[in-house]
Amino acid sequence: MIHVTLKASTPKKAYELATEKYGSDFTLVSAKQIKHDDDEKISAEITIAVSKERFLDPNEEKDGDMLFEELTQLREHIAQMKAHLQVQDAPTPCVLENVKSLFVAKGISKEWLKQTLAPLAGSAIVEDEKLLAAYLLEEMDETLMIKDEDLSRKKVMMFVGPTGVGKTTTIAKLAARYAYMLEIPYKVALVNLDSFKVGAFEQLAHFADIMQIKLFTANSPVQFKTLFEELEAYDVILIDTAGMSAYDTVKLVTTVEYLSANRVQSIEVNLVLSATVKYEDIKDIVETFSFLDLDSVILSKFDETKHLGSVLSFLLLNPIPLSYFCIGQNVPDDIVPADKEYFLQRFLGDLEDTDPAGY
Ligand SMILES: Nc1nc2c(ncn2[C@@H]2O[C@H](COP(=O)(O)OP(=O)(O)O)[C@@H](O)[C@H]2O)c(=O)[nH]1
Ligand SMILES: [Mg+2]
Repeated sequence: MIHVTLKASTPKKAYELATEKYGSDFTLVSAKQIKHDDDEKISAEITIAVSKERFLDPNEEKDGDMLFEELTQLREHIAQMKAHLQVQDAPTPCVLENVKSLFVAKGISKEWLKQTLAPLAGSAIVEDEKLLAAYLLEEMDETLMIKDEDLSRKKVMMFVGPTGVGKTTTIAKLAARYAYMLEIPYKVALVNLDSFKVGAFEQLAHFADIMQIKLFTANSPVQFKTLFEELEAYDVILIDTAGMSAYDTVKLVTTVEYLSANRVQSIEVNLVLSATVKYEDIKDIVETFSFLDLDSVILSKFDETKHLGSVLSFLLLNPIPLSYFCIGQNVPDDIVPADKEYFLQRFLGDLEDTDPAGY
C-alpha cells in the first residue's frame, strides 16, 4: 500500500479528489483540518492508502474530449447570460432597495437576493413592493427541499451534528413516533455510538427504558458491522453519535469508519442543526459534516427563535432536504415532519413584525 496525502479546502473535497483519482480503491488513513491563523480559513488534509497497482494506474486522467465539451457548454452559458444582461433596463431603485433591505434585515443573504432578483430587472414586479415580496417568498418555496417521511422500506438513520443540538432528544422523539404514534407500529431499535461523552449512554438508555425500545451499543466499526446482522428483524434503526464540533476531525473520521464498516444496508445521514445557529457557523458545520454525505437536515429548537433568516438563507443557497422540525423539549410530542409552509409562515411572521405595511 502507498500512502497518498491530498489537500483541499474541506475534508469532503479532499475525499472527492481521492475518489476522482482512485475510485473506491482506497482506504482512509487519517484526516485533519488545518486552521490558518492569518486568515481564519480552514483547509483539510486527508491521507489514504492506495494499492501500488492503482497508484500507478495510468487511466486516471480525465478524458480530454469530455473536458472540452464541458468548457464549450460553460462558455455558451456565460455568453447567453451576458446577452440577457444587456437587454435589461435600469432597475427601479426605491421599491427594489426597500424590499431588499427588509429581507436583508431578516437575515436573508444579499447573494441569494441578488441572484433571485436579477431576472426581474425591467419587469413590472420590481415596481410593486408587495408583488416583489410575494415573488421572493414564492422563490423560497420553490427552492426549499423537503424529504418526505418514507417508512415503506427498512430505514436506518444516523444522527450527526454539534454537541447539544438535540440529537439524542430527536432520536427519542422519532423512536416513539415510529413505534407508537403512527398508523402502523414499526419495530424500532436504537444504537448508541456515543462512547465519547460521559453520560451519553445513560441519556439514551433512559429514553429506551421508558419507551420499551431496545438499545444496542457498538464500540468499534467491527462491532457495528456485526450488530447489523442482529438487527435484521427491525424496521427502523436509529443511530446516535458523539456530538462533535465543526473542527473535531478525529470523531468525524471515526464516524466515517462506522459508516463505511456497514456495506450491506444504506444509512441515511441526518444532520441536526439548531434553528438558532448563526449563518457563518452553519457554513462551517455543514461543510464539515457534508464529509458524511448528508441526506437531510433536521432543524431543532424551532421554538427558541423567531428569526429563521440565517438558516433559511443557508438552505436557499445550499439546498439540502429538510426532514423534521423539532419544536420543543417534550419527548415524544415536539417533533413534526418538515413543511415548507410552516417554515415560511414562521419566517413571514418575523418579517411582518418589523414591517407595519405588512407584506
Ligand atoms: N427548546 C428546545 N430544546 C431542545 C430541542 N431539542 C433538544 N432540546 C434540548 O437541548 C438539550 C440538548 O439535547 P440533546 O438531545 O442531549 O443534544 P445532543 O448533544 O445533540 O444529543 C436538551 O436540554 C434538550 O432538551 C428543541 O427542539 N427545542
Ligand atoms: Mg447526545
